[in-house]
Amino acid sequence: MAVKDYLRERFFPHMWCPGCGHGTVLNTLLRAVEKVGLNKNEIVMTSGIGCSARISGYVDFHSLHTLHGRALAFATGVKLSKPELTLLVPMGDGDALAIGGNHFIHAARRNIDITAIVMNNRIYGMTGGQFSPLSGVGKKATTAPYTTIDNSFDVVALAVAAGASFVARTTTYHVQEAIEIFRKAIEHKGFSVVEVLTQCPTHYGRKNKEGDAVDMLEIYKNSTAKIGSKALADNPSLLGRGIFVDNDLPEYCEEYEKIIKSAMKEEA
Ligand SMILES: Cc1ncc(C[n+]2csc(CCOP(=O)(O)OP(=O)(O)O)c2C)c(N)n1
Ligand code: SF4
Repeated sequence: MAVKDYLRERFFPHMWCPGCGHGTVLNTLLRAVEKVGLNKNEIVMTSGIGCSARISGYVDFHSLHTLHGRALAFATGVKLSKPELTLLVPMGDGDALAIGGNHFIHAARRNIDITAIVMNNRIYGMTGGQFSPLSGVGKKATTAPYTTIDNSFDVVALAVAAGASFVARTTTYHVQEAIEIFRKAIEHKGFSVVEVLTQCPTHYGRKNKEGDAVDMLEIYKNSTAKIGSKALADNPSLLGRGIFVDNDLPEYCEEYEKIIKSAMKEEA
């Protein structure tokens, strides 16, 4: 199946601003789906609200565009009732980790076979540039005209601590790496988290004087390095990219099925 066959072309042109990184996430994700060789009827995408969440409108999978912060709750319901389907859940940093933070840690803890994609642009893009829990200290936003004082946290460290069995980070600059990471995350059995740094030139870039989309991609190129690389060892202030965790752990739907079987045996 060609990548374009996974798209709902009738919904184009898309609504993203020129230079937004979210289109690159869509592109790399679909190339990974193509590599895995999935039929579009085998895939369900659930999403919440946000520029990032609009991805679910552009893919010709089964799709549920749901409530802000609740995409993982809907995905959990779908996966439990139809475990044979592949669940993809794209979320913004606000959607996944502000309003949806509780659902995020509990989906990770259960190790349910879902691929969660955290599209981290460090801001609430859709609603006009309010700061998010991932903005970090000293950043400007419409809700922080004199800069933020809130600490952020590390998405990878949170996902690992919560029990996700596959955890990775990449960026919209590193497109080949992103395709490969998405492919492995989809093929992984268990809860997979892929954090993708994706630029919002309209709000985050403009407010924080990071320049245009190309300048922001340069920042991803220069401020990150592959885990295990000499560049990262020599300069620990760089942000690590790559696969941090890839563990084979009991998957939630399979464990649930075992409980059903043992309960039925006791009833008989
Ligand atoms: C319950 C609820 N609260 C608030 C909103 C308003 N809202 C819509 S999208 C959004 C944040 C979007 O930011 P993010 O999830 O980071 O995605 P982005 O738009 O940056 O891709 C907010 C606060 C909403 N739609 N529903
Ligand atoms: S506001 Fe930001 S995140 Fe939303 S489409 Fe525009 S560039 Fe992308």
